[in-house]
Amino acid sequence: LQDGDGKLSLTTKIIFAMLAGLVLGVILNMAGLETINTHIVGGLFGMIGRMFVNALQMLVVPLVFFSLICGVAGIGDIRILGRVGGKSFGLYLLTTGTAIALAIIIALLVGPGNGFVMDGVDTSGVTAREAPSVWDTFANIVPRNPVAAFTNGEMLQIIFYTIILGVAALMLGERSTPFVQACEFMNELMMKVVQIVMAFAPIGVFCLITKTFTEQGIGLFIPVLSYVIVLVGALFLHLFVTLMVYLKLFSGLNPFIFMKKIRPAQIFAFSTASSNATIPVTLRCVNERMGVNNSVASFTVPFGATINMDGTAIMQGVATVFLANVYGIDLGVGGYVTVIAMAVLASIGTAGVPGVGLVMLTMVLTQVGLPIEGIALILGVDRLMDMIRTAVNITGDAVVTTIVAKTEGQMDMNTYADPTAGDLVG
Ligand code: DAS
Repeated sequence: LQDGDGKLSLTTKIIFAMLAGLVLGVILNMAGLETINTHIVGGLFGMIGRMFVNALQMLVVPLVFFSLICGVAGIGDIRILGRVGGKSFGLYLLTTGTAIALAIIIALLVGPGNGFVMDGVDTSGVTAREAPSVWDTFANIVPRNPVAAFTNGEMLQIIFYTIILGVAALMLGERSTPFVQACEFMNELMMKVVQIVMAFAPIGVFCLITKTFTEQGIGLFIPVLSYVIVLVGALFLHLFVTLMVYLKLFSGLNPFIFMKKIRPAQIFAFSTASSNATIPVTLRCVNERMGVNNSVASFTVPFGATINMDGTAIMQGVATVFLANVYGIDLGVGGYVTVIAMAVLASIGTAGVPGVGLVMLTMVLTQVGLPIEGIALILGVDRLMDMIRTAVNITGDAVVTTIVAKTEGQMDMNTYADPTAGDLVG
């Protein structure tokens, strides 16, 4: 519950803010004090909550651009890009695509949020924007005007253009060093800005949750619980089944040994809710405990922390289905294919810091025309969900790293088999 210096951790503050907002909102809903509910809660709290959601959205474009440029340009040698980059990128897409597809199927089967349509919110005006056809979605990935893409926050186009820029920087070799170093600094700067915004999360969560529960009452709590149960179920399925099947299938390695050796990194990822912060621990786990050669790990781990977010993609899939149900909107097959494409590409652009999955969720919801205000329903539980999905994210990074190293002959199998190798924390 406390940080190293004994103060309440951000996670604890957010959970307390959520609980306080829930209790206050339910009381105000029952008390029905019109003046307070309308002007204080609806007005002031609504304004603060909207400011916080706007601040999350404010981060998306610069965070994706600088994080992705570093991930691609950081590859270093263009020849490495071809083989190790291509293999790891393909595996990252496969694991993330499997994760989000299974998450949406599970969510559609279970139906979290079904039967609870947000009363008081006029859902008739919230019809999902006509989702563009899948062909248009992919054709539009190439921006006619990159500046317009950045101005309008067209994330698919921004991700595409940024990857091209990163490859061009690699092709320029040494000459692009100043540019890459500047991007690395800007990436660090953006991580700091994320930290500043997340510092306001308790206030933002308190206001959003109070407003939501004042308007909706206790009845809202049930479907949020269904969201949490479906999300955690999908995350565990991916962590203990899907990823382990891929590990065994593509590398032949023993999944039980892998799960024991990666545990310290999972504990750190759960505690920090940040893939980026966990990179040093993930690297030590795959290097010293599993015997992966650093020539592979030094690229695939940071690359994965930048572009591979299986847990985040799962959250975006489940959250989209949940909000479509709560708002009574049928996205249709085209809509869910768009969600899968967006969530995979959003997770490519998501940098590994706390809460950015939520920032990307606003992008996925906008793309399929769902109201982003719905985020208020899941914001309160998101920090806890973020901790679990971050542990899934880094496990996915380590699985792909191990598969690439094993298939490239860059792995010491004696170390992998040695139960005491590189003991970090239990
Ligand atoms: N916390 C992010 C990470 O570091 C993921 C997320 O926010 O979904 O992986």
